[in-house]
Amino acid sequence: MVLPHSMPLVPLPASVIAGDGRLPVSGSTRVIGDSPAAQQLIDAAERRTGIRFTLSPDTADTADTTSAIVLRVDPSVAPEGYTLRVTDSVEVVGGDEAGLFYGVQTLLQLLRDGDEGWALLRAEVADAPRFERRGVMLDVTRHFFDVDEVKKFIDSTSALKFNHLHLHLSDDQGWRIQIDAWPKLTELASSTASLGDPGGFYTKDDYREIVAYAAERHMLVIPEIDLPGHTHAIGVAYPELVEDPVMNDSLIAESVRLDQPLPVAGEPYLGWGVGHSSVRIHEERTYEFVRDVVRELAEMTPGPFIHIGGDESLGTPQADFDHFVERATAIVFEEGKIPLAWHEVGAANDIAEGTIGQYWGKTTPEGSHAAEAAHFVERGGALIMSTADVAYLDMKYTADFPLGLTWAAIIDVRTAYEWEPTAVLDVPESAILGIEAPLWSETTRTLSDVEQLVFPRAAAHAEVAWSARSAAGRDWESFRVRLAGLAPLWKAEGVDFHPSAEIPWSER
Ligand code: TNX
Repeated sequence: MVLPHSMPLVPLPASVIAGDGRLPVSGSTRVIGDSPAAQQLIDAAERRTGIRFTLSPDTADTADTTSAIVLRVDPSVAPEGYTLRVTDSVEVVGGDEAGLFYGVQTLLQLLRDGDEGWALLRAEVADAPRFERRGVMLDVTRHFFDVDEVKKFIDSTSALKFNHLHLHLSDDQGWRIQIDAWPKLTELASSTASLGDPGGFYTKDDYREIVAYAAERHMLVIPEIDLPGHTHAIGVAYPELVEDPVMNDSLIAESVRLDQPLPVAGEPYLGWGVGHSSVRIHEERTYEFVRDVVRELAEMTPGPFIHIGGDESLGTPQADFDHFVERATAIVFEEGKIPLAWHEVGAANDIAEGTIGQYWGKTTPEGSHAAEAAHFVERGGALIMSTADVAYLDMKYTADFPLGLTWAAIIDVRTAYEWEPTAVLDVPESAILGIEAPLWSETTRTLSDVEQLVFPRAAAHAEVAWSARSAAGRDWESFRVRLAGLAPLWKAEGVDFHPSAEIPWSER
């Protein structure tokens, strides 16, 4: 038997038995199935190999399945799980459509070029995820990424079995989503981005297109409006909603170090200092604004979550902050959704029960971070782990890497791989829903820049989120060899991954 790590599969499946040799594929290879995953398999295989398999949507057409790829759903398999068998024919059985989609992603990793042409590695796989929550975040505020770029990001992350896409839609540098009740947000506060780069925004149709595209790839979109801080752009559109900028020492020092301007009330802010902005906590108009925005987001978001931010509100006095987040979390529930918030929101006693927290402190929690995170659990909520010194995709790989920041850590691929989401906080394991790896976009001016930071580290986080700790091969030495096999897939899809020297990259 061949060891699992010789199979180029990431994230590692729950069980893999490698078979002998390969099953050749060609244009006469039939894909039998009526699921959207059948078409997705045919299209992806063609992009990779130039070979177009033949679709046979007639699921009764199983008389002769020699060399055929049969795709079907069987609810006796776990949700999001699948079984896959490549012998002289191929069968992929999903527990549901998501499971079938994930089985197809695994099958595409078994598809390899060789001396005798394209073939599938023979194997038997049984698989299901460890965590229900496997997220990535894209910050479209510091730099804006258009609909096609977001779609490409969805393609490349859903292929790693990520199932949530958190879009950070508002920040000091720009407002990125059409809100009918407050039209000046996009009219006046969307055209700029960090470093003076052009901004942009999503119309409601754009946003719905992203949501639908993500859903076809089994990803749920979570929209975030960051409040009560990170709100300078709101004041560019509606000055009456925000306070004047509050300077703090680190903001001033950073502005000098980076040669970036300080924020000026009512003017677009192009630097990336934080902690200077706050909405007006004691004006009822602020809560009308929050409710309108949440309602319009809820209307166009089929998923159950709306993220209200809550990080780094250094310009908001603590009592005001607490009052604001208690009201804002309640508003989200009143509008029919479940609030998500960065861990600082757990400082407030009476956050709405069931609010989900997102921990972005370090693997050794500092200050009040752990207590704030634990408070979500005390209030009947749960936690998502975005542990900054391991899971932040915007940290540099090495000190001299041209993109990214360093405030949390320098994160090489191995560091991104070797962390355990349940070992950071003192809360019951069942309170950890899973993980989210965020890409903040201060330094990434293009999608290619984003991809350099995200790949290959997102593959490490995919495995942390998906693969059982006990699965054979769930360790760095196996991972780095398996990860090497993703290079040809990323090249075929035009994903501009960072060819880190830690990985013995494969050519085919
Ligand atoms: C902290 S993490 C932030 C963001 C920055 C990021 C840069 C968090 C909730 N807030 O505003 O973009 O650091 O790494």
